[in-house]
Amino acid sequence: MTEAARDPRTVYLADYRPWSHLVDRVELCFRLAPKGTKVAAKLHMRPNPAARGRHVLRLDGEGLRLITLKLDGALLDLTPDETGLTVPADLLPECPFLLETEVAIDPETNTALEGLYMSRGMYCTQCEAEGFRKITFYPDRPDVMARFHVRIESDLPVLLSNGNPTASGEGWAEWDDPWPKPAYLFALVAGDLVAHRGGFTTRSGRSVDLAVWVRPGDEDRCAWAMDSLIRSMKWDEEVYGREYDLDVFNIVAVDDFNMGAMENKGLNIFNSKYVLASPESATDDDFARIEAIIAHEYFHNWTGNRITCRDWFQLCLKEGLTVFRDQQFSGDMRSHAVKRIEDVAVLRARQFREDQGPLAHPVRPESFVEINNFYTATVYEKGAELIRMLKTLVGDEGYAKALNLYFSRHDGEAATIEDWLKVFGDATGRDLTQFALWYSEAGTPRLKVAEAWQDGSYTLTFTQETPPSPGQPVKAPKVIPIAVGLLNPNGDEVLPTTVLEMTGATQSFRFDGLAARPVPSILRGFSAPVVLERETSADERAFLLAHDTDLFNRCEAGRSLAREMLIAGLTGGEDLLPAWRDALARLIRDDTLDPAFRALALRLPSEDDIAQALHQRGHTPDPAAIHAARRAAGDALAQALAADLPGMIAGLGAGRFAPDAAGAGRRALRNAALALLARVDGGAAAQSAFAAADNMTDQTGALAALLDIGQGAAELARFRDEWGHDANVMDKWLSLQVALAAPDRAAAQAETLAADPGFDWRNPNRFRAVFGALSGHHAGFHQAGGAGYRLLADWLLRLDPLNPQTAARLSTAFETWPRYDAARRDLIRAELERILGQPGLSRDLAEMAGRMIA
Ligand code: 0A1
Ligand code: ZN
Repeated sequence: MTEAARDPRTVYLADYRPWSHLVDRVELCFRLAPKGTKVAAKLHMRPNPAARGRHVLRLDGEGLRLITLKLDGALLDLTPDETGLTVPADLLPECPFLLETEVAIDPETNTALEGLYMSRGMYCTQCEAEGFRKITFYPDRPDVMARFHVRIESDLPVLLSNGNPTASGEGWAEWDDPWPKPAYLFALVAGDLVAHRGGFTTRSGRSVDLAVWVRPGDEDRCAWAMDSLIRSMKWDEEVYGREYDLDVFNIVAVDDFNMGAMENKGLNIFNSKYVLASPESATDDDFARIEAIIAHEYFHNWTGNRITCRDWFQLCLKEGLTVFRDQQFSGDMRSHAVKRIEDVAVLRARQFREDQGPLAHPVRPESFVEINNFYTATVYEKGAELIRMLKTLVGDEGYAKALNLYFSRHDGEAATIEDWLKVFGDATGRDLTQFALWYSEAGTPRLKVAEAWQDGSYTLTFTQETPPSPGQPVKAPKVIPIAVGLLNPNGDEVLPTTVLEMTGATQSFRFDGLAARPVPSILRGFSAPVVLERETSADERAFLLAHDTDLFNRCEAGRSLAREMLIAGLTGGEDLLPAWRDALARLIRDDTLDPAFRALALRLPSEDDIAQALHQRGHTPDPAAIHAARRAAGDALAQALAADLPGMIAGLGAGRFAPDAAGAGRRALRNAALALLARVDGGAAAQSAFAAADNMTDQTGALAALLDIGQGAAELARFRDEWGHDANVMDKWLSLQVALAAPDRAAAQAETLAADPGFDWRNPNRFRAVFGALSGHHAGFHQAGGAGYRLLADWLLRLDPLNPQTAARLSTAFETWPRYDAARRDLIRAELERILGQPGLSRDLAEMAGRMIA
């Protein structure tokens, strides 16, 4: 890259340099007040030998009012600029010194929810990625690791920070964190909170006090979070040999939070939506998500906190690995096959979509303007897929060896992807040069398959190609682990799952000594994040749906059959509806199959998935036609199964609610059956199910079935009467009404709900409930005329000055514009230009809109 092409706001991986100094110890004192919180900081520092030479001292700081600045006790008269404070080199000693600052900040007016802010009377912090600079002057970068001591002064009863509590009194508390950490892991909470307490004894006998802190009244909905935490702690010891390392572990639920949760050392802060659960107020999906997020944040204690990232380009080092670990955990707690099917559905819906559009970027990007824009499906979900592939390639033992080496070699360090891959190389002797391409190249490889059969020999020939992505016109072949199995025509498996390692652009694999031409089951368990392009007959897909021993691929056969049926219908191809309908009806009636699996197999590809597939094949998706085709398929299946559904629903019914996988699977299938039945019985069964529901899964399941057929007004009113006091539950009420509105009503519905004076659009959960649902309503968002586009852009522009991070995240609704017809493309472009033209637009939203339009 030439100097001239460099954008001054852009940060480049290639520019990484170690920081000029080391911070040995930080002492912080907070005197909390809604306006004018005083933050006093003592930074014990010394020159960094790795930085060589004399340097200025540059501290990050944003929106801070500097009160005093002292160097080794002497006052310094320096004025900060907009982004920080520079102490000239000639003032700095070449030995250890103490820099003291005092600043004032206003948590009450911090609506961005980054730094120190207030949520319903409580103080809390969010420092990842670069929020600590809004609290005090500091080297706000992950490779500067220091020990923190924190004193909090406030009249509020509960005062929490990282590490262990050391002392407290009336109106104050002190905390000490013995583990060096980067500033992004700093946290502070002060509020009128109550604890749901628990305990854990580590395998070496350390006893840990656990607490989940919530607002009074919420304490009876914390048991699941606590239970999930204890299981996570045990699992990490058993599976990864990782033990917890402090005397306490605190989790706090906060109502105003931009993301899901945050892994601050010893003090995880959660979006309250991912903590609070009772059978009455939370669905099975909520329970599963809470379990997964509690585990994710806990697992960060080792993969993220003890070993952190050298710089933000290495974000996938902690996130990809930690997502992979939480996926393993959920699989162990529940069902591996079901979990894998669900994870791949999310990967395709979010990451494949991202990878095919203007926002595509490598798992390890090489530049960014605003790092908060890179907490993406690519870094997280594709990052996890890369770990999964590594494990497949080196085997379970190799993986365990590599991970042990990683923990012992890099504990206490800020590491890179090169360090990570070197550990695998050193532990297993594998050359991972080609594998590294997965980290540096964006785009989803397309894998084409050709077959040949001759004299008992069966040959599979694979060809890989990765389409261009922004800034990366040409891609090299990657190493792709392809798990395959072969079935006999009678359904017996003749080759159990075998991993083929593809490294070239085209590569053949031969299987000899077969009695009959086999049916291949390719990419079992989704062994690599690629798009498999294989022309197969509907019969063969139906055969695999009935016989594949790999449950993932069995479900995949049903999904691909449905996809081909819908695409054929939309592009004037063969009528595959009867073949799909009959194959699925057979599967659904098969009581020997896990209900959870049958519920998943019943799910039609989403409208967005169909649009993605059409675009990949060179068609222009028509959102209204996709919506109609998908509904018609659902109606046909409902009619075919009409006689079976009432019996199925009754057979799967009731019993006491427990948030376990088996119960969740039964409820999922029952609610799927109820939604189908509503298509043929006018909603009668769903109305009774709503009236009889004693848990949120069944209540929302029945409500959704009714809204889907344009009914449910009375049930909506009853739901609001029952849950109006609980904003997180009411988010379901908001989302469902938008998500299930008729396409031509979706934008108007979102507008009406958002206009309600009680609607707190400043809260990210509320905003997402309405506008996330609108952008997820494919036919509604892309309604001809552009009402959906305009409404979303209006609201993003309204949110941006207050909360740029959330506005930028939701702007990804527009990322799929290149797929559509010229009229829609023009409409979206006009909205993106309107956004970019807004005076004072945030760096966050400006970067996103700019990349989408480029
Ligand atoms: N590290 C957290 C996610 C997170 C990231 C950024 C945030 O603010 C910008 C907040 C949370 C995780 O992976 O769970
Ligand atoms: Zn994470």
